[in-house]
Amino acid sequence: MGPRGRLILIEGLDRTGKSTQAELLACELGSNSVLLKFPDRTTPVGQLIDDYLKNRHNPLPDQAIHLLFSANRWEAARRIESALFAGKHVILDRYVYSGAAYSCAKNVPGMDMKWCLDPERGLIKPDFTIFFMNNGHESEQRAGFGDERYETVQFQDRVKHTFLELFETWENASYRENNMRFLNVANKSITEVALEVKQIAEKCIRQGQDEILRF
Ligand code: ADP
Ligand code: FDM
Ligand code: MG
Repeated sequence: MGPRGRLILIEGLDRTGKSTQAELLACELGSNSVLLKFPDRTTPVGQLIDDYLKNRHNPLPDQAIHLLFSANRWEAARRIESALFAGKHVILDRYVYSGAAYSCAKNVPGMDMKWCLDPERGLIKPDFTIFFMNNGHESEQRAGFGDERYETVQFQDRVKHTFLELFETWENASYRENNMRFLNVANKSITEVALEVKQIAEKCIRQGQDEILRF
């Protein structure tokens, strides 16, 4: 059996270019890779999530939508594991960190970071996480901003702080040091960012380790 594939996550705030770059990376790696986007809106659970995001008046409680986002990852878990063991690289467009950061940023009593992370325990953890950041409010100028539920300037600010708190307080220092990169994409072209992402991914693939990490 050959080496297992790598699990590579592209995370970050809305409209920072995650989907664009996840697709480019999957293209670059070719047929030896699989691209998965979360939420995966194509499954029955994903359709409920899609309705929630598009309809500001959807009455689902915050706890329920949080657990649906998590269920949407669990329904893909076996697929991810099999692909990795079949030697394919799996590229993720958002994952567990988005799940915790967006829900926790709502400041709902009782939904603290631990509560938000608990349903994710046991999911495969990315071998590498690239986190896209930009300066201030660049995302709001990009096409489509404001179409969906969480896309307001105030909420995005809270999400940004919650992501940073999540990485600093809830992620271990060794993962932060060795398995993560914060990438400032401000004022960088799609091609420039793609080159950096490709270099990071290639390094991660070269340094491959057998052990699967878990949340
Ligand atoms: P995300 O998945 O993070 O929400 P997208 O990849 O959908 O972001 O990109 C949002 C918009 O910004 C799209 O219209 C995309 O073409 C554009 N875009 C992506 N990357 C860049 C970039 N580096 N410079 C300028 N525009 C970009
Ligand atoms: N989101 C995404 C969550 O709130 N929880 C999650 O677990 C995930 C994966 O859904 F506002 C939010 C983040 C964003 C929206 O947008 C999905 P995209 O454009 O499909 O990434
Ligand atoms: Mg996207």
